Amino acid sequence: MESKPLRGALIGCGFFALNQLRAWQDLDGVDIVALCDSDPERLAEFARYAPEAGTFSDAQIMLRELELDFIDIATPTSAHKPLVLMGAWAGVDIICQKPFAATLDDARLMIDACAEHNVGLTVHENFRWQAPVRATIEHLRNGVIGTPFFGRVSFRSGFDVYRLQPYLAKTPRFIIEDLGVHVLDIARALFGDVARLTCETRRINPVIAGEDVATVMLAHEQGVTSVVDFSYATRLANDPFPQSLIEVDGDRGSLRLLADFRLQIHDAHGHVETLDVAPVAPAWSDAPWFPIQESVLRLQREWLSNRLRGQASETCGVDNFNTQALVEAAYESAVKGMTVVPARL
Ligand code: NAD
Ligand code: 89V
Repeated sequence: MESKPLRGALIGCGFFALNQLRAWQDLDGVDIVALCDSDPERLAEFARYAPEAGTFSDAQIMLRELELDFIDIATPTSAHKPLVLMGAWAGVDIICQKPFAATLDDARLMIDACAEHNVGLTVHENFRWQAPVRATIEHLRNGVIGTPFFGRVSFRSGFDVYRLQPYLAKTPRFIIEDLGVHVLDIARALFGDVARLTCETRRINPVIAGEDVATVMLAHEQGVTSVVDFSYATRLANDPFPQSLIEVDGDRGSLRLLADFRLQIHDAHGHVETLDVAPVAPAWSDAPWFPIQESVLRLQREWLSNRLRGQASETCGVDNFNTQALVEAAYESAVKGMTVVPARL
């Protein structure tokens, strides 16, 4: 490990950024030396959690005044492009929240700017780092069920996401863009890139602006057919929020990631082994968010370890472009009622 901690700044000090700050505070090797938010009240409120950090309401001024190693952007998507470009021009590494870009053209522009200025770009795509999801990915990659041919990644909940994130009720593109981007990313982490995709959407909750249910069928390039389905309109006695449930069928067995963090490994002879793959909840986490909060810590730990070894993150800008392309293709498919070939970098 480098002797001096990396100097980071958190930009956007709202609801989710507190998880990122607390995860940084749990990691040796990083100091969050500055906080930046364009809303002075939010900034003052948030600064209570990192009293030693400098505070800025303008990222450009912060980048001019401070020597930083990286910025961690936790603003809404509309602010990502200007902030990522500022970071690239300032020569600092960048971590940026999902959804990364408003359009694929913006995503390309940001990726190119970071490459041109030799700046590391990571998208904070944390769902593939959730402990149960990661255990499923690793068992599949280790070949325990042979070659996969079918998969399902399912996130169905009636959890009131609008209470802490009221903007989700107002956006005309809701569940595919906000949550589907995570679940589609899990499908890519499991089964690889996608040749064709078909999607149907619904709006069940009448008071929101966008779609709150979507079902996507994907033909992956390496031969897996997967169904990725997600809903915020599903009423269940034991709501699994925020768990993604996974099924994978392979030619030598099957994996089933069930609710309550149980991973079943079925072999070809009718035997099943059940593993406990529950996340270890950080001290600062709270129910029901702890699987997500732990994944923030894992993603940031992974980023730090890669950064110290000079390696790109698994969810680098180019990788995330290919996930975001699935989001765009899903909306296009739902509107046109046809199968779509997603863009690819
Ligand atoms: P929020 O509205 O609570 O916070 C965003 C903050 O950014 C606000 O305080 C706002 O004033 C600030 N901001 C906006 N533009 C800015 C700018 N140019 N410079 C400085 N500050 C600026 O939103 P949130 O719920 O915290 O979501 C933020 C991002 O995190 C979104 O992209 C959202 O999709 C994402 N998110 C990710 C996860 C996850 O699990 N990865 C979960 C929730 C939210
Ligand atoms: O993870 C997220 O992006 C959140 C939520 C889980 C509510 O969809 O917005």
